[in-house]
Amino acid sequence: MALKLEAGTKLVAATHNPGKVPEIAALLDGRFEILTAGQLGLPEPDETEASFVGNALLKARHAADLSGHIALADDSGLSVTALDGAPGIFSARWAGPTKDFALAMDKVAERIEATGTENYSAWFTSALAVAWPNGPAVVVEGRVDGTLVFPGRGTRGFGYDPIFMPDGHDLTFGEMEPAAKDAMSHRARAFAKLKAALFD
Ligand code: ITT
Repeated sequence: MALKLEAGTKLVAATHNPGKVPEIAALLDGRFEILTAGQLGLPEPDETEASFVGNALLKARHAADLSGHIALADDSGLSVTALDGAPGIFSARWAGPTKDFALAMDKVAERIEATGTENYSAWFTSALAVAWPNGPAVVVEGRVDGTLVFPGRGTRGFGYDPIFMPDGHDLTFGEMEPAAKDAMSHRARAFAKLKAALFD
């Protein structure tokens, strides 16, 4: 039997990042009953895998098996061409234990300046995994390319959004309306693949 997600299903959004929850809810378009890992008191697993896909699967599997509900997890991050793809899967960890993204963005600026490059290209990746409790899982990946701008601009979104300007646009993700980001982001592109695979 093909794996499908029926409308109205209870779905655990397996994230502890409050910035991701509204984006996930908007991208799912009211189709499911969303429970969050926070609401269910689920612990945050250690992200021990070496790829976005591996960590997304790990988080979805963990939340599904613990909660008994189908779970959806996002593992995402910013990759900088001149830094050989860093911070990549370490994007959250560059912000330190206090999740200070001003610090993380300064660190990106310093590291790029230290290379002496003029190449400020970067991309965001989102791996989305859906796992059934003690059952199968599906994972997809989306990417959006852009350029980094310093100092960052805008107060919308979360994480590295103020310094990321997607190709073909002159606003950063931090300046855009949420719906504009949701129309083109790495997460939106991964969601489009997930919908094609799992929705009727
Ligand atoms: P969960 O694992 O609980 O979902 P997390 O914040 O630890 O939360 P990740 O390990 O996937 O999530 O880390 C993703 C990092 O990449 C995080 O620091 C984000 O700020 C950054 N990031 C991912 N998507 C982003 C986006 O759309 N805009 C800005 N920054 C983003």
